[in-house]
Amino acid sequence: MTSDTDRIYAEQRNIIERFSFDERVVSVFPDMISRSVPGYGTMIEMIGVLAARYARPGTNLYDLGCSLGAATLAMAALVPHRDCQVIAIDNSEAMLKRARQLIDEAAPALPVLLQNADVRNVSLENASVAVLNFTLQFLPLQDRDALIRKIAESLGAGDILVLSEKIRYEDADEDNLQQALHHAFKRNNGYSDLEISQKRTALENVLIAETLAEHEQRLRGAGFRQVHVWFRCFNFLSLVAVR
Ligand code: GEK
Repeated sequence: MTSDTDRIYAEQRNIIERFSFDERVVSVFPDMISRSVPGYGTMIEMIGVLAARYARPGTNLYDLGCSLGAATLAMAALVPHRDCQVIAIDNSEAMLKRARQLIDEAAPALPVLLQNADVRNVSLENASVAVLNFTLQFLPLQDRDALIRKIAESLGAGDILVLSEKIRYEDADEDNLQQALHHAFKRNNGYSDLEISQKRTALENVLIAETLAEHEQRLRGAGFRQVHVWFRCFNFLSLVAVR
């Protein structure tokens, strides 16, 4: 997926508005996310691998907060059961419009159903794989338990949720070190200190990171029997939770 270069926070701004997934973000999204999230490309590819391993024939695979459908396309390319379907949900109209074009162009082997909805309001039917790839972090803290519980209840024994998140470390020294390394990663990808700091301001109270322990506790409390970190780089990780 190619896209324009992200220069949204490149110029000094007097007022920095709350970050939102609008048309401006959509036009630079693939560039923005791959230069901001360490290992994003690897995580997308491996979501395809995980889905191919765990999808059951005749079930739905949910991509919750799908953005432009990168994880959807990875699953649709690798899941071998032709009677599975990917249901990709996002509440940004701008994202879904572009996702539709990209999915039509890719013409994946599995059917893809796009839904413009809030993940908190949808019901999940006949699911075997659910993906929250950097979406839960944007929900208010008080709404997270209910969403994870709903996902757990929709899955059968042995089915999976893939949960990727930016995380916070309990230990202040480790948190500072991991944040500094993430900052260095962004610098290395061409973002200036000004861009990094203005983006951080825009994301304040929008992206609320939790610790690994908090995620594990929520997942286990919702009924996931196994919770494993399968990818981690600095303050970003991805978990596979087995029902
Ligand atoms: C990827 N998964 O490329 N309901 C539905 N969608 C939501 C909600 C909500 N309540 N809140 C936020 N979103 C993607 C990347 S981006 C992560 C996910 C990022 C959507 C929001 O519109 C956006 O498209 C997505 O969640 C988060 O694998 O930009 O860091």
